Parts: sequence; structure tokens; C-alpha cells
Amino acid sequence: MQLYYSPGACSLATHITLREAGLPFELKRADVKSKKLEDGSDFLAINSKGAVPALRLDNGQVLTEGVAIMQYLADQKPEAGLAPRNGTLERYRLQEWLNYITSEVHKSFSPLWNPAAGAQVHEYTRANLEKKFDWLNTQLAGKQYLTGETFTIADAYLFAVINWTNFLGIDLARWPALRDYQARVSARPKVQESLAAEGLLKKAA
Ligand SMILES: N[C@@H](CCC(=O)N[C@@H](CS)C(=O)NCC(=O)O)C(=O)O
Repeated sequence: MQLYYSPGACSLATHITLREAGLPFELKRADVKSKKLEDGSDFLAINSKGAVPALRLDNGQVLTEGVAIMQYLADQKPEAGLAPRNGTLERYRLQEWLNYITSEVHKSFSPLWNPAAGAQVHEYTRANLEKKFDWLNTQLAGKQYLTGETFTIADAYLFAVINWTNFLGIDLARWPALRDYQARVSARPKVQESLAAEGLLKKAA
């Protein structure tokens, strides 16, 4: 399998999922602005939506949309415990989280990446995100991971998007349960490997 990714983008969640599942894969870096791959070829020919993540399967098909890809991967390796079995209430609970993260958290960051959105939109966006963080902080209090004691693909996804606070100067200290959760997920060996492979670990001085 080949994962089309951009360093630090939401594709980090799929990258973490691949490593946590122990599945073999190759990384293919895409420039989401120019829509080019490293060899200069056209990323739009891989994913006509122009977005990462995209996963080329061994049968040549390309799967897009992070939430679909991560569930596909988790189901390839059920013994890794990254998603409860399909059809169980626990699986729908996981999907409840995945849908919340994708629609309420992930995309709520978007205007902050666009200088053209202007100060007023940025101010509104930050205030809106802060409300989401308030709620997430209550949900994470006393819990190891989103669905309880087990790390799942929802944690890979929330980690990848919350990680953006590092680049946007948003201090998670205001949300201690969320801050501690972020540190807990970050410390996982496969998460560290993924961050290193994407060049996201700070070099030791
Ligand atoms: N609906 C897609 C959205 C993915 C997405 O927003 N990817 C961003 C990076 S985090 C991207 O590639 N943006 C470039 C673009 O859409 O032009 C998914 O959930 O996988």
C-alpha cells in the first residue's frame, strides 16, 4: 500500500494507523498546494479532490477520506484493536467520535490556514475552536483515550488535528485533560515513529 500524505496534515492520522496496525506501506509525499508529487507528477491523477490522505491499495484502487481509510486499515488488522468489530454498538460509538472530529474539529481549523480569511474570521474561528476544546476537555477527564482505555483510530485522528495547535500558537494548558491526552498519545512509540518520518520532531539542541 502507498499512503499519499503531507507532513503534519490530517494524513498523519492515517500514517499513525498504518504503523499502529503494523501494516506494510510506503509513504508518498504530496504537495497539497501545487498538487504535485515529489517526482513532479500530478497528485490530482491519484486523488481528483486534491486532498491527502489517499491510500493506494495493493489491487491498484485508491481509497480517499481519512475516516474511511482508517476504518479500512483497522479492519485489515482486527487484532491490533484499533476499531471495535463492525456492527457492534462500540463501533458506532467510534464512528460517533470520527464524525465529530471530522466535521466539528478538523474542518473548524481551516480558516486559520488561510491568511485571506482575515482577522475577524480568525478571531471567530479561534473562539469556535475553544468551545470545542472546552467540551473535549470534559469528555477526556479521567480517561486514557476517547473511547476508554484502548487507543483507537479516533485517537490517531484527534491527535493529528490537535497537533495543529503547536503551529498556531494555541496553548492547550487551558484544557489540562486535553493537554495531558495529547502528551499521552504523542508518547506512543508508533506515534513518535510517524512524527519522525514526517520530519515533525524537534531536533535536540
Ligand atoms: N474530507 C477529506 C479532507 C482531507 C483534508 O482536508 N486534507 C487537507 C490536509 S489536512 C488537504 O489535503 N487540503 C488540500 C486541499 O484540499 O486542497 C478527509 O477527511 O480526508
